Amino acid sequence: MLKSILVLGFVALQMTGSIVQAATLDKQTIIPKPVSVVPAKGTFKLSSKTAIFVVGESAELKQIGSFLSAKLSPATGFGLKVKTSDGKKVAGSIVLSLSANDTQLGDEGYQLTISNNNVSLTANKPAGLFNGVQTIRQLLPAKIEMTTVQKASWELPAGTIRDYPEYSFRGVMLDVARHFFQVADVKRYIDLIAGYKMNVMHLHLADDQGWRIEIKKWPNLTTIGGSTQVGGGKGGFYTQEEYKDIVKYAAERYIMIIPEIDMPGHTNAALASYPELNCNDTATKLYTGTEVGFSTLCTDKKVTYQFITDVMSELASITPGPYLHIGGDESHVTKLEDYIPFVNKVQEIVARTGKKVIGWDEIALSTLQPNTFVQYWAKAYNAQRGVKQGAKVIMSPGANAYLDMQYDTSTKLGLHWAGYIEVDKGYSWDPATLVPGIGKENILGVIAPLWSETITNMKEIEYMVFPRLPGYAEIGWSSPAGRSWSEYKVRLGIQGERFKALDINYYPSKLVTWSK
Ligand code: NGO
Repeated sequence: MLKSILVLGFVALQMTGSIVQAATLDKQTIIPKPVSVVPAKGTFKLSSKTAIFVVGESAELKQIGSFLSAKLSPATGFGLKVKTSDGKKVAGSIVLSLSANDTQLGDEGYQLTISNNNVSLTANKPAGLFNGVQTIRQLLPAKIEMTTVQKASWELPAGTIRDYPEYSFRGVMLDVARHFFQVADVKRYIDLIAGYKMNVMHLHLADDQGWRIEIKKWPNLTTIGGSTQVGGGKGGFYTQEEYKDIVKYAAERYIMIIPEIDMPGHTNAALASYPELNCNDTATKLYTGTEVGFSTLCTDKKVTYQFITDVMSELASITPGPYLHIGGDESHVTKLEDYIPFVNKVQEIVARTGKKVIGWDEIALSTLQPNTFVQYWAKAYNAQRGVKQGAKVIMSPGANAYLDMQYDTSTKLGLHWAGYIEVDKGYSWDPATLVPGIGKENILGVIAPLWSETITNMKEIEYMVFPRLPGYAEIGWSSPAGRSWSEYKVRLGIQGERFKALDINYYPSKLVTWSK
C-alpha cells in the first residue's frame, strides 16, 4: 500500500515536472499578441534530425527557410538543413509553404500548426511566412537567440496560431542626422524590429546638423554637410552603395526603407554646403547644436527646385519602396505664404519620380495630392486637416510614440518636451481613437521615431527603444479589443530573457516584473 502511494506520488511529480517544462501554447508570451491561439496536446521537439522544408522551387522561400535555420542553428547546435519538398508531410520537420488564397490572412498573415510530428507554416505571401518565423522563434526558449550552443529543451508547444496584422504599416524612424550611425548599427536595429513583425524603417537622412546620403550631382552635401554632427563629432554619411545594401538587408526581412530629406526647414547642412541655396548666396556655418526651426531653403529661387529634383530623383532611383518623405516640420522661419507653394511644388517633383509623398503633419497646410500621406506627430489640427483632404495618416504622436522621450525624470538620455513616456504609457493608447475625426480607416499605421540629439551609439539606441518597441509593434499588429497593460506587462516581462539573450541594453522599468 505504502509502496503504491509512493509510486503514485512519484508519477504525479514526474507529470507536474513535465507540465512545467513544456508550456502549453496559450501560456505563451508572443509579442505582438496573435489573433487566435488554439492549444493542443503535446510538443514538437527540435533535434539534430529536424529539417526545414520549403514546398516548391522558390528562391525566396528558401531564403526564408535559411533565415529560420540561421536563427535556430547556433543555440541548438543542430545545423538545421533547408530542403525542398513536394508538399508531402515529412515527419519530424518544419514545413514552409504558400497556401491557396486564405483571404483572412491577407498579405502578411500566417497559420502555424504545431503537432508532435511536424510544424507547418502556411501563408498567402512570403511576408506572412517571415512573420510566422518570428512566432516560431518566440515559442522556443529565450536562449534560442544566443549565438553559441546552449543547453535547453528545444520544444514548441502544440496547437494552431492564425495571425494577421491590424495595420499594414508598422515601424520605426531613426534619426541618423543629429548623430550618425554606422550601417552595422542600422542593420542591427532592422534585425531587432523584424523580430516583432515590424515592416517599416523610416530613415531621417538630413537635418540641420548633417546630410547623410550621397547625392552624386551635389557632392558637397556629404563632403561638407555630412562632416559633423551634434556636439561637433565627425559625422558621416552613407554612400549610395551602402544605402542600397541597407535597403536590401531590410527587404530580406520584409522591411521597407522610407528615406526622408527634411525641407524647407531643418536644412542647415545643405545650406552650409551650397551658398546658392541661401537667399543671400552665402553659405551658412555648419551647426552642431540642438535648436530646431531656424533654417530654410530659399523658396523663391529656381535653383532650389533644381536641387530638390536632383536629390529626389537620385533617392528614388535607389529606393524600391513607393514612398519619399519630404519632412516639412517646424519651418518656423519660412513664411506660411512661401511654405504652402513650396510643399505643393515638392509634391509635384516627387510625383514625377513615380513615388508617393509622406510629410510631417504641417504639410496638411498645403494642398495635398491624392497620394500624399501625413505623419501626425504634434498638431491634431494638422492631421485632421490632412484627413479632410482625403489623406491617410501615419501615427507618430510625440506624447505617445516618441522613443526619444525619457521614461521618467531619472532618465539621463533623451528629451521630455512631449512629456515622459513610461512603458505603460507608451503601450496604452489606440491609434484609431487618439485623435477625434481620425479613425482606423484613415490610418496607414504606426511609426515610433527615435530622434538622436542625445543618442550617440547603438547601446543608447537600445536603451531608449527597449522595452517600449514591442509595445509599438503590438499596437500596430494586434486588435485593440484584446489589448490591456495588465495582461501585456506579463508577456513583456518574459521578453526580458530574450532581450538578454540578444544582448539588448534595455531599460529595466520598475513597472514590469522581468523574468531572469
Ligand atoms: C520634433 C522635431 C525634431 C526633433 C524631435 C525631438 C519633429 C517631427 N520635428 O519632431 O526635429 O528632433 O521633435 O523629439
